[in-house]
Amino acid sequence: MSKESIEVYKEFETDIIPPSWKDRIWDKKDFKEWYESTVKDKKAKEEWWEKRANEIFWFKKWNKVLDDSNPPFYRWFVGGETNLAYLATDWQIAQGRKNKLALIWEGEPWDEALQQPKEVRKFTYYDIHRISNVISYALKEKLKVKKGEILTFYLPMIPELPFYMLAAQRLGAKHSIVYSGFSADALATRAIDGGARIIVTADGFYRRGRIISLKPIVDEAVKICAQNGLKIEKVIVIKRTGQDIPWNNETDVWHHEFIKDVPQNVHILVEKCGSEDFSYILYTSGTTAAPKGAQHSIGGYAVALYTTMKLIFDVREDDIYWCTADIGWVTGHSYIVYGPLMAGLTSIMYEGAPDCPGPDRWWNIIQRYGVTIFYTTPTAIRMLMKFPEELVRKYDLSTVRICHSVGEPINPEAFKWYYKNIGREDIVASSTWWMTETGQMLTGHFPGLGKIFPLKPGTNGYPIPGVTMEVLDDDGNPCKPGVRGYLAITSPWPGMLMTLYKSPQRYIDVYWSRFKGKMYFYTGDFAIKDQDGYIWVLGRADDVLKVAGHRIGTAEIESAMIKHPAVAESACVGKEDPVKGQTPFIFTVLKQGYSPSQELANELKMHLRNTIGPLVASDTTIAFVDSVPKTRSGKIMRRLLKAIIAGATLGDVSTLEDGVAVEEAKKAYESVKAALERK
Ligand code: 6R9
Repeated sequence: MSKESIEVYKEFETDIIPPSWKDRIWDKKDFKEWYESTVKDKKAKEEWWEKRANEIFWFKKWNKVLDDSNPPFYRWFVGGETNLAYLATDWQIAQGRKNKLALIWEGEPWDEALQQPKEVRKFTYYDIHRISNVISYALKEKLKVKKGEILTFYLPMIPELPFYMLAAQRLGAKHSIVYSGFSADALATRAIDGGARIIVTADGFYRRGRIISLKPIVDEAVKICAQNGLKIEKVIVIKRTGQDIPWNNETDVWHHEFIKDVPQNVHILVEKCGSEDFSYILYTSGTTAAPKGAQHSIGGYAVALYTTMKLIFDVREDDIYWCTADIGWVTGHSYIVYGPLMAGLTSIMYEGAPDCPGPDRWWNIIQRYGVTIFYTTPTAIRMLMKFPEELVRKYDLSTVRICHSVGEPINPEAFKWYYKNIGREDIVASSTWWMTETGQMLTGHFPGLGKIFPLKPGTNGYPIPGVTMEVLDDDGNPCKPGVRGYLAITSPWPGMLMTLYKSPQRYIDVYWSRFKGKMYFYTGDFAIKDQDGYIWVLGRADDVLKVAGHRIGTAEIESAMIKHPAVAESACVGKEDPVKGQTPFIFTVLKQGYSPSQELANELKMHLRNTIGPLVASDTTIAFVDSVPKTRSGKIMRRLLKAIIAGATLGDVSTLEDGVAVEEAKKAYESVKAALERK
């Protein structure tokens, strides 16, 4: 999104507080003062978070709210003891939610004759408690899973994924979830890094009416692990589709066989985990090829989720909540599983694609369950807004009272469409900014805040109370309002990652060393703070792409490309895409003996699919060039390449790259342009 988009929003600016924003829990007359008091100084900030921590359950309270004696290794609620599985089920039951529906799961296949989904599974808090205890028992007794072990899950959107997550947490074990759109290579790399002994997967799942296989990918990953000295002892397979799958008697066990003889009423004593112990690792992409294992805490993470569920989603007992993300990404970890369960909500979980059997499936789901809180992505909105508005109007969506988005900047058209068609130009809607590393939403518009900071659609709103963020220039000084800079988080927050798994130095280098002399967290995003203090996140400032909201590093793509025998070199940049936000555009130099052809381009895409996963392969463009333009110091001229595919002319590009002579840039432009035109 460009700076100009801010102008587009002018027409939206309003002093009106939408009616449904009034009278909320955080509404106070002296709101602004109160808001500012939560970030006034370190003491005030800690007091605010301590109050929030007091709202959740602890086996033992903390001795210290924040240990900042060894920055950037901040530790929250030190000495406290709790457990994410306990908070998600036992604590809910203790609060009277035993028979409340916690999860409504809907499979993708649609029954045309009955005009309803073929499968719906519903689970109360007690059901989830029971099932996750049974799984915990089997993991503990049969596979000797102990506190501290990391289990790898490669699962689609089926209820067993949250059940296994909770079963692991119950034992004080940790999970490392790999999104089911990743390849065997990617799964193996992550399993090896986490030292996995056990992988949990499914035979397959439904997507856009097709069955997608998972088990052969896991088998391949198990082989790669073995070649790298890691023996995967057990692969637990959940039967979702019933398709034929390859089977290995030595390692494989069906989930239903695994738990069959466990007494249904078994109760596993929950492990009292240290607040500053870790709950999971989730790998995310950065500017180098090796994925980074963001390691999250237990206590601080729990407080962060509970607080943001209340602040940003304004949860009430009778809400029907639906976050459309995949649990394989952080949004699903925090806001499909742990956050909503901890808040005692009834959530929807949907297996499949938004446009199956037709592009009104989501609106149908909202109507059928009376969804009140809806959380989705700009990519999905842009995809669905291509269809006639009547498709939405056909449905009664009036139950929705909050609709937020996440994952990428939301462009004006998409926001307008979302706000009008889903939000009835009335309800709370905003773009909540956060990252895998932050664990929790850090900005947004939320009920109550509207009193002093009226809705400014398209912005990322304000940092939540108790969080400090700035837009900084290269030297770490705040930019003037309206001037683009780097988004930084200037003090620790409870949901923050603790470190990068087994890579503490990398943690310091990547996130905490960007601004000399200042212990600020560098997000990697460009942003603007406007004259009213609203944050506009513009997109990544580094070489990370967001393809349909999925985070992927250009370095990962380039490193996969180079593994193909035909490729001498490649440079990947993001190409703007009207639906997916960005897609990979790969300038590729071939080795001698290979010549450009459509077949080779297709083969390279297939190669990407096999090495990274389907998530990058579908909309990738491969463009063959004779050379990739570089600066004299050997850096790829990425900005120039980006400008070329965006259609810039020679005049626009000559000053793009630092340290590049105008002539050099022009030459690079001409040669790349010529190569693209030959194509
Ligand atoms: C939660 C999630 C993080 C990156 C982040 C930024 C982009 C996320 C956004 C947004 C603009 C929003 N991003 N939310 N950009 N507005 N509301 O997406 O985590 O996958 O780690 O990606 O996504 O660029 O730095 P993750």
